[in-house]
Amino acid sequence: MAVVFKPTEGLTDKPFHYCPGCCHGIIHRIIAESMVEMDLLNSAVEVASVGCTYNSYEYFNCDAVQAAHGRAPAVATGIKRNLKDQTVFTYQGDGDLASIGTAEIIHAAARGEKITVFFVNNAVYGMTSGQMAPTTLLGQVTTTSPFGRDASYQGYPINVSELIANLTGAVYVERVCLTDYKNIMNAKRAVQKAFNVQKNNLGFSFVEFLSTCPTNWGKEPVAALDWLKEKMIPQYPLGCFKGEDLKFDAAGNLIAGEVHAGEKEVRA
Ligand SMILES: Cc1ncc(C[n+]2csc(CCOP(=O)(O)OP(=O)(O)O)c2C)c(N)n1
Ligand code: SF4
Ligand SMILES: [Mg+2]
Repeated sequence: MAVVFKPTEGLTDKPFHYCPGCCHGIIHRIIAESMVEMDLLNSAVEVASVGCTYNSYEYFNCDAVQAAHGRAPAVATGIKRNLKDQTVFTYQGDGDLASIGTAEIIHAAARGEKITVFFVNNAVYGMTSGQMAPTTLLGQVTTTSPFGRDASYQGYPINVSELIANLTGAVYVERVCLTDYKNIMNAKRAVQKAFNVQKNNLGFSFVEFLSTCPTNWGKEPVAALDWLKEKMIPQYPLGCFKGEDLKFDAAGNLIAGEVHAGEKEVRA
């Protein structure tokens, strides 16, 4: 019988522990497939964070370390500065990156560290049972905003990609989602572009994935995807916020686009 589907070598055999309908599994798969297709498995180092993906180092079939909550960009900085030929990426949730690790992510981007950050925004602290995160939408009910997030009391959502894109050291910033085949393929393209930015030594690359948490949102998987499309995308529009003109050939070499002037000035 013809083989029509097989597991990617970029993942280990360990079964995922994620809930049904959670996008973490899809994101893992497209990162893993990208590492295989780009021949990065032997040079990639994942820096896992804290949250539902705390043990993602058991799933990615590459070297990995775990960082304390929010500190993954600092750990990745240390690894990349010492092992310049490795492809170093962090995998972080919104509680981890946008709350506990706000200082680390802002300064790693501002310093133009040559690392890749994969940021998974599911609008809640998933692992710890759905508390409000900085990315929680106005009006969204969570365990710590039981009447809906109220701006006068709990402030406004943080649009992390737009914030990062304003920093001179960030070279490539894009927000994607995984609601259907087309968007999943687009997200995979963004993963590969981010890895290519690092391969060409251009600077800091950042991909934000809008993601579901059916368990803590209290929704069935399909209803969670619908909620993401209807509620999250208006607050967090999809698209490339920086580095759109950067283009790479099939071998991953830069063929078009320029890194912004600030980067050239600093590195000259
Ligand atoms: C310094 C510190 N504060 C709080 C915690 C508890 N904690 C563990 S996971 C988590 C939430 C993670 O949420 P997020 O990063 O959004 O990941 P998700 O589970 O949603 O993918 C928190 C608050 C911790 N481990 N360490
Ligand atoms: S709690 Fe939410 S983020 Fe965590 S695995 Fe389940 S669905 Fe995914
Ligand atoms: Mg989260």
